[in-house]
Amino acid sequence: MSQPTARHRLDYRPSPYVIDTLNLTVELDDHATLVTAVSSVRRTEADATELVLVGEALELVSVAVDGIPLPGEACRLEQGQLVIPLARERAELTVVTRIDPANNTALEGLYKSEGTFCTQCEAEGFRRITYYLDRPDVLARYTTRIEADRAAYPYLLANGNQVESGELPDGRHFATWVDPFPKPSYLFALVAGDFDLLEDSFTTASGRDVALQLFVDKGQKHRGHHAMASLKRAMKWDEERFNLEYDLDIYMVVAVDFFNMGAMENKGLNVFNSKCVLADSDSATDAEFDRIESIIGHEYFHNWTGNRITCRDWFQLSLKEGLTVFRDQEFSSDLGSRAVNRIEAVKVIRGIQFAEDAGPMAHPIRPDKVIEMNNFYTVTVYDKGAEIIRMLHTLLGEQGFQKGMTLYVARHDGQAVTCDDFVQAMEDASGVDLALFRRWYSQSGTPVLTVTETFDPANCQYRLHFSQHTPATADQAEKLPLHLPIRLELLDQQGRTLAPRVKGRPFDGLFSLTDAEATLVFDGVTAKPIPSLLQEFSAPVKLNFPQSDQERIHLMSYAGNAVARWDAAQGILADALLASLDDRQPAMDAITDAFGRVLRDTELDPALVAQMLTLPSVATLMELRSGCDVLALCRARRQLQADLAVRLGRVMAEAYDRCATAGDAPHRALMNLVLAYLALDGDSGRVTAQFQKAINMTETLGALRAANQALLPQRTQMMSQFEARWRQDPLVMDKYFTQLATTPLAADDLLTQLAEAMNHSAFDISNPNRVRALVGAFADGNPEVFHHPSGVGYRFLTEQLERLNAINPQCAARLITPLIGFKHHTPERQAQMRACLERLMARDDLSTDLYEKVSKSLA
Ligand code: B3K
Ligand code: ZN
Repeated sequence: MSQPTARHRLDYRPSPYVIDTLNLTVELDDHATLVTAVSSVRRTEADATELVLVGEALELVSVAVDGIPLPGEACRLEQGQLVIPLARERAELTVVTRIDPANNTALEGLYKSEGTFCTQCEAEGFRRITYYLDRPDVLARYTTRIEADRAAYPYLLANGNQVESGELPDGRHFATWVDPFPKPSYLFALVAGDFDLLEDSFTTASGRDVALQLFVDKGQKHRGHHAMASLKRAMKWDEERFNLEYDLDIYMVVAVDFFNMGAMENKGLNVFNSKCVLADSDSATDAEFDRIESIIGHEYFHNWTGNRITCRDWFQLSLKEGLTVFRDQEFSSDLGSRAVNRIEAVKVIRGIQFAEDAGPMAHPIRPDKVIEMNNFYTVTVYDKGAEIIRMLHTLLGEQGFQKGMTLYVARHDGQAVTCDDFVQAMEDASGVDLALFRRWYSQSGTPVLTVTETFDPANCQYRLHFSQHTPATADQAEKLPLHLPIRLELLDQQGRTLAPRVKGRPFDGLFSLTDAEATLVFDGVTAKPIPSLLQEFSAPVKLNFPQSDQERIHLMSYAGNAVARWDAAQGILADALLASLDDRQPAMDAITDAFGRVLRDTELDPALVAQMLTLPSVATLMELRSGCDVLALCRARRQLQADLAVRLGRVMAEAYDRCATAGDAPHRALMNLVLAYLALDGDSGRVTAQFQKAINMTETLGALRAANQALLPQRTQMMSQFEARWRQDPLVMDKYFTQLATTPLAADDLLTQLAEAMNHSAFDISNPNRVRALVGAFADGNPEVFHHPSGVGYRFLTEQLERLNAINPQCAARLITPLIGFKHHTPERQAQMRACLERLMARDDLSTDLYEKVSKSLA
């Protein structure tokens, strides 16, 4: 096999031809769908002579230029490209291709999900439908005519508005859709199937009525109401906060069961993974309800940040993704708990993004070099991208930021632009100099911010010295200082916030570090304060500022900001846990008292208390202790959990009983968290009672998880009861599979359990949801067995990757993450993991998706 080649950001060239309109006719058939694509091509480079279209997995039927068929020898097919001689200004090009959707298990392009035809074109899936200028900077007006069997596919959907429909011979019918907005091919969508339809409407701020339609599997309509309500909330919120209104007369969302990601923002026709749409309280947890609201919001918000203004090239992906994640985070924060939403985002960065930056796939939020674009839909591009936008928001303030957005939209509506264009609009609108800030787009890696303090009582001065350093990453050796906005607060011994002066002016709580080092001098400070640094995680950095347990306990009680109080609690827990690896003694009595106070405080948001008492994830801890024995870390984590369970047992039981009567999501969050601790302390009574009396999935799953994690004797009985109840419901069975994969059993027993799960009638290796629920949950959520010294965990994952390599490369490439971070581990583990990667590398059928990750990690 020839080695896949990389593309570089700096090689971008505008296309020498563009396509202004595209007329597609898609005659649907399981194995022989015929696609006729009629494009109006316009030459934009005077001396261009050949139009080069890309295609993949296509059977070329015919090509015609201005209605005249081109003989086979007149055009060339070379390495997935169709080269057509075209030395003229304008032409009408007709390309006919045949495709096989039913055998498309990669779930890219046109494929069948159970009985439904659907498409996924981002990033480069449109080329699996027809030969085309499949790049985001070619914007065309699409007309789509779909033909299919009427009985099997009563609904025929595409982007835009339906303009025509009718009968055809042989029980077939057709529908024609016109999308008035020019769009890149990645936003094209087509769906054909039979559904239950949930309908509603939304009146925009300017008074236009928009029809809202949600298409779900037959019998699932009752699970669509939450998504529909979320959509209406999102539409209203975007008008109120961003002054952005929807632009078509119809907005459709289709839920499909086979889907590689969460959802896709196709213009006017979102396609969603059914897992990210369907929910009722019987079958979905509170967390899933929140996730659905945020994803529905995210895809809707793309209509402006992504669709109306799109990316010039795929290296600019964060232009739309970072910004849209920021927008969906703000949506969730405005509607729900801002603190809890922020905490969830911080956990993603510390637990997953920092690891990506430290591993072989490190890349800036605007990558420079890509082999397989699908590999760059990453936590770096999405979540760190959103952190960069959030820092801009911090620096410009809400008003300045919104001025920037308004200018960005006014300047670039209808265009395909770059990250630079976005920052330029922000700079021009606000007048804030962002020259240094731009470095966040080009530099990968996690800065380490080291802080030291000195107090000078004689002069009533308190100084904080900041220095930043970004360690080299796999992709970039040289690093430069970045613009770091640092939010901070000084507290006195009584827990009051100080109002010191800096250079004669009241300190406003925000300090911008723009050099490698700087000192901030506070005047009028009469006693040594306790600083709360990097409040709200105001920059995506690792903070190196050792504080004592006493100081952290102080912050945990008094910091003016809830995220800072949580952060202090997490610092205490992380330190207590790591102490046992170093044979240090954590101040357990003081820690127990502090957490006891938090648990008893009925004024606090219970969801926040649950976050405070959740131990940092193994991934987050590994970032603090790279190279340590991950199993020792897991043992320390379980030991601390058990200690806290014993020490806090009584107050936890009280908190549990208090929460159990409240009946709302924040109380359920705390109830489940506490139940998990109580189970570790052998309280099987509450676990059984919760399981039996549960009136929603949050309670059921909370009990099941507690029983499994504590290996309570009743867990097998509970698991079979759960399985019997939900056997026919694949989405709920995913929770069952996840429980099986994450049970803390001995390695042999767990592997037997996994093998049995894979033979379960509800399991299907070709469905990404099942694979993630079982194999993904195992690799990410069962570190004890995954990292077992025998290497069985690594080998199990590798076997599944080998199977998936042929079935669904994108799904395989997402699953490999825990294996490619091997350099973080002890030498013995590295050898085992490396052997697995080498085994993959030796295959001659390795997909480009896996090739890029495996080759980088072995380099
Ligand atoms: N834009 C899509 C993701 C496409 C992933 C392609 N491999 C969903 C989203 O971010 O909204
Ligand atoms: Zn997105």
